[in-house]
Amino acid sequence: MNRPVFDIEHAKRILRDNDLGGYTVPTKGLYPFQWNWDAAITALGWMEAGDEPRAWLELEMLLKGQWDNGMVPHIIFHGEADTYFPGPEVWGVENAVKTSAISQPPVLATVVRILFEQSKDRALAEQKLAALLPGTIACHLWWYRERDPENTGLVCSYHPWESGMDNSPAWDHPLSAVPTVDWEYTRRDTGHVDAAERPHKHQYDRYIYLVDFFKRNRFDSDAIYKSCPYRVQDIGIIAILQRANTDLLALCQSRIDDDSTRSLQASSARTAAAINELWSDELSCFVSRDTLTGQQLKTISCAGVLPLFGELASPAQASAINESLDRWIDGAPFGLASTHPDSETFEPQRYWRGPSWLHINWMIALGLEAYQMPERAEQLKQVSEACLENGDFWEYYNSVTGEGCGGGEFSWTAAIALHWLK
Ligand code: 9WN
Repeated sequence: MNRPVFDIEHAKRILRDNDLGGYTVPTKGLYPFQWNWDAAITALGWMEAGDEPRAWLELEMLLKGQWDNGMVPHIIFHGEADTYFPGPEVWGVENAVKTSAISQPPVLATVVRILFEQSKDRALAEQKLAALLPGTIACHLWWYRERDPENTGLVCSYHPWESGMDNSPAWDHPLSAVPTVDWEYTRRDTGHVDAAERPHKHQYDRYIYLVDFFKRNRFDSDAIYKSCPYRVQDIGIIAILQRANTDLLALCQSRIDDDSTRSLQASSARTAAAINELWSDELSCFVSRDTLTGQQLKTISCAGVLPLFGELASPAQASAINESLDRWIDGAPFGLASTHPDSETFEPQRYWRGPSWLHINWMIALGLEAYQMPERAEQLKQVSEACLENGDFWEYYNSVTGEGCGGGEFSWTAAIALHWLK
């Protein structure tokens, strides 16, 4: 295939247009603030657009929202906007920089490593790495300390939004145990995007209940761990954290060797030792687990493939996953469908219930390469390019028709195209 299949200048223009002065919104209107894992992926695009200082700045701006306890929040409300719900007043966080009260998949350290390795301006790279390392280490220590206080090796998530895969069918059961919010609110997402491509009201009612719950508990980690009605060991977060931790420790080598790095090493080892608890022989895939019931959440989703990216799968698990990808891609050729197309809950256009997301494909392709499966990695590249062939950079794509869905002119899609598909 002749690369690239997309207009490079258009992709760069999207980043510039979505730049609100040091941070990049995912897309105007629908998401008018800085999001955590979007920012990391978008920084890769800034690097490819040839603006190294701007790439580093994206990450520095993200860490401006970091909490004293190390958490990097999922949304940083740098500016004001009334086109998104829930905004800072609903989250109720009183910090100087307004933020949400949960995090998101920690792909940050992986991106810091890529930027550092790709950077042509070595002096700038050394300076920015030194500036970003302490916050990134604190972020990982936070995940292991606050989200795995019993040292199981498997960190937990308190909100479907934290997974970044908001309405994945994997969350249906644990979310059904969450009460619904008892006040009226107006969603803004369905004013920007077709409701058929977004979560349902019954899910939003519970998302907002949880937002209130964190506020009622004054964001107290202990209280939330003990009583949060939603507490899931999310295989996507666990796998991304594992990869990021390997990358972080590589960056620390010959720079930092202290209690924090030793603790991070021990955490990675605990995760590797525990990961089989999240393997399902029946599904030939990794799955998440509801810690309140102890039950595995039996959904075949793209998150369950991410342990390849985290290099957490055994060779036998990796080949079982690889075999299942044949049918997964045949059934939804503009893949990789976020939920397996043979699943009863599969909806090819609805957000995380079936559409494909190109930044996930990139992570999975890196995982496949790590497991010496270059043909499959190349196939993921090709299905991703097929999505882009209609000429726009959408938030996600209908995995059966290839039609663009959600928000248009989308930063992480443009960025990952520049980084991966150029
Ligand atoms: C809630 C910004 C974010 C992504 C998530 C995606 C979506 C938000 C929403 O948009 O979530 O965080 O309101 O729908 O699911 O992965 O980071 O692009």
